[in-house]
Amino acid sequence: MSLVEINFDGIVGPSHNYAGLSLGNIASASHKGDASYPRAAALQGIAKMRGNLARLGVQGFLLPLPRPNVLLQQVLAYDGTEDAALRAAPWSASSMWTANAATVSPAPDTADGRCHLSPANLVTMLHRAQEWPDTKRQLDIAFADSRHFAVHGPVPPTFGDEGAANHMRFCEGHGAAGVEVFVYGRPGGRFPARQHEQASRLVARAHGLDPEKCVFIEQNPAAIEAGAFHNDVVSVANERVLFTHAEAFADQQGAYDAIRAAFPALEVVEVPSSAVTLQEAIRTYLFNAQLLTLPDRSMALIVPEECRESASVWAYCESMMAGNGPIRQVIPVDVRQSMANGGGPACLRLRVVCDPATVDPRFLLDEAKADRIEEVIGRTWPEQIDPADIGSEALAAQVIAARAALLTVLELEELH
Ligand code: SUG
Repeated sequence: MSLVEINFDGIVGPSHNYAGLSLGNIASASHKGDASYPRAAALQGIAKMRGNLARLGVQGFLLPLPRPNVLLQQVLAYDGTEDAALRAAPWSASSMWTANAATVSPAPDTADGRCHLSPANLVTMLHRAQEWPDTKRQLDIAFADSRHFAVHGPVPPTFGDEGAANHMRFCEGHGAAGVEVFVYGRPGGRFPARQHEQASRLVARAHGLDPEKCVFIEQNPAAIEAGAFHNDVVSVANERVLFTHAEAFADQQGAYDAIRAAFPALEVVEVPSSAVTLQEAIRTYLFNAQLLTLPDRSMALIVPEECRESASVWAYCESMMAGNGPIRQVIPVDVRQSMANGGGPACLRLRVVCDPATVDPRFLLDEAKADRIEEVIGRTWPEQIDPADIGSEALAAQVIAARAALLTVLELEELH
């Protein structure tokens, strides 16, 4: 059995919009009320997937969730008099950011030798807290083979869990045993600390991880204040490498020491504040990148286009590529529609280390399937959504029909 890392990207749903729902997420707040372009957003996501499929030879996806969420509308006593934020929550396409779908512990790390997945409860934000039951439904299908996978229920409230966005894994190769690092926030600041320490510890226990191979680290409260609402806005890990901003953790050196104690081969690529300020890192999402091991074993960093447009960030990237560190290539991709809601290339994917043959093939991409998905998006996804459209019956009908068309093409009608 060959274990590889598969990126499961979230297909951007037809109700993608800018309602400014995420307190502490600067992009979401600053684009509140803008018109959105769901068709362009979804096509940007497919183009990113195609690039990684070509680079890695394997790519997965998860589907948009049913929107508007009628159950949530009922719970909210939706009658047309509610405020705009409450009206928008059941329409959110936020499941596109599959880094928040679940925390994943690959088989080599767990006591029973299966890959464990825990859907994130996302309780801090109403529009995200509605995701997990429908996310779990997909995980139960995609990873139904219980010889290889265990899909858990979510962490109970009130412990906030935001999934893989606050989880990093260090290993010599993806198929080898790893050290799992959980990054949590301490509440009490201006913005919510969305990942709670007790949620991280609960997930580690539920997954049967060896306590010697787990590290729990506090996020820098100043980073949360500056808009790093998830750790993956300021750090990303792959195999032996931690690519991080110098102000990511509450105790930066202590964090490196703690990881190194469990994983001595750790290689840190730290970007100093003098090269890229914390604010510029958060604005450009330099760290919300996919750090990939290519078939020749070199590493490439897939960053948002915004990084190339920033003088300081791009100067850093060019000097990094000219040096002899582990990251040899920096490749910009256009995910601007997602970026405007605070979701970069890393937010859009959930990493699962497994044998592709054990995954339901309907969730795996190939070029022909990408063509079919693009055709459905081009034909059925709304071109534009204005904030005033949210709540309209006509838009609801279009969004429901668009998702249904995609399920049909992918032969996943059981998700209706
Ligand atoms: O949870 N944005 C998402 C972005 C998630 C990014 N994910 C990671 N960093 N892994 C969030 O804040 C904006 C929705 C709105 O404003 O309508 C939003 O939910």
